[in-house]
Amino acid sequence: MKRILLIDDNPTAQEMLSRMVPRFGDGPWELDWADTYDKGLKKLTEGGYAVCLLDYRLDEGKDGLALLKAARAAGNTTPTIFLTAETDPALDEQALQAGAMDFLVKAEFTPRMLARSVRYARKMGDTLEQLRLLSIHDGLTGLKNRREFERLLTEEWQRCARFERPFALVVSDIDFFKRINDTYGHPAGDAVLKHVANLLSGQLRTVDHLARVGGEEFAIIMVETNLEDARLIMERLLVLLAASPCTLPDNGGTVNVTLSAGIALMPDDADTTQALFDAADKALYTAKRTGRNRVVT
Ligand code: GH3
Ligand code: MG
Ligand code: MG
Ligand code: MG
Repeated sequence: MKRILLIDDNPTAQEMLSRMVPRFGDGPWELDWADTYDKGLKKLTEGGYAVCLLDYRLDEGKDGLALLKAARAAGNTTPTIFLTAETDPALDEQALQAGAMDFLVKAEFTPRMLARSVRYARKMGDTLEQLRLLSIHDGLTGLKNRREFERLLTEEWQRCARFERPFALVVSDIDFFKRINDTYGHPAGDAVLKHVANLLSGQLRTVDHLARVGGEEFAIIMVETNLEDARLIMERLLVLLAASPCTLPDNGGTVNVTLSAGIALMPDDADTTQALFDAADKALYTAKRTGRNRVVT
């Protein structure tokens, strides 16, 4: 069942749409209705809708443009079509700028036009979502990529500064990875990267952020975690990794893999995200220099 959310203060609009929506192709479709700004914003940001149809003038002088902007600011990406009695072309442009997929004037549209607009909005919404996912993930391991990690680090930093919550930043790097590539070939190196990525993501909490930030470098944000706990978690991971040889793609042979890690703590170790990264990197370098397969804080 695909759901459409109609946000409109006018019951007539709800009556009209509840006749049209069930007749859309590739259904079944269900229409949900919110008749105020607050209810509409709540439902939209809770999610689960294929498309949102949004009126311009809502209750208490509030409007659909402000609602869409608020929903987008909260991270909502539901494809949204304006459906309004307003005919001002400037509004049309503002709606598109705010991320609306289309702008239909109530007195002008036909059921067929609306159905087509909804179909297009869904298709475009799916495409944008695919692009968004591609842009934040690493293709080989499926982990978050460096750009997304940097965004998350800034976000976590701000949260931490506001609520005085510590978090640990871990930067880790596979030991002698070049040797694995040179000895067994590049596909084997890729298999090792996936092996390490799977092991790390299987062991961390879902609230933590794990990313591949370089060729054979993985970074982790451990939220609400102090330095000693972060160290224990990483030491446990290193022991597990050392005890879990990676199976190689071609001959089914195995190779032992180890990891070195450096950890820095926010807010103790730095006053910018870059400085925090540098502090963790420096600790990683010490781990490498003092024998590898170890954690340095
Ligand atoms: P160290 O213990 O000091 O970290 O040594 P290392 O050999 O791991 O480090 P080095 O930086 O010398 O080598 C990293 C290698 O990672 C070199 C590069 O070719 C390889 N690499 C980077 N990205 C990929 C990838 O996507 N796949 C494969 N197979 N190899 C990669
Ligand atoms: Mg209205
Ligand atoms: Mg390395
Ligand atoms: Mg490296």
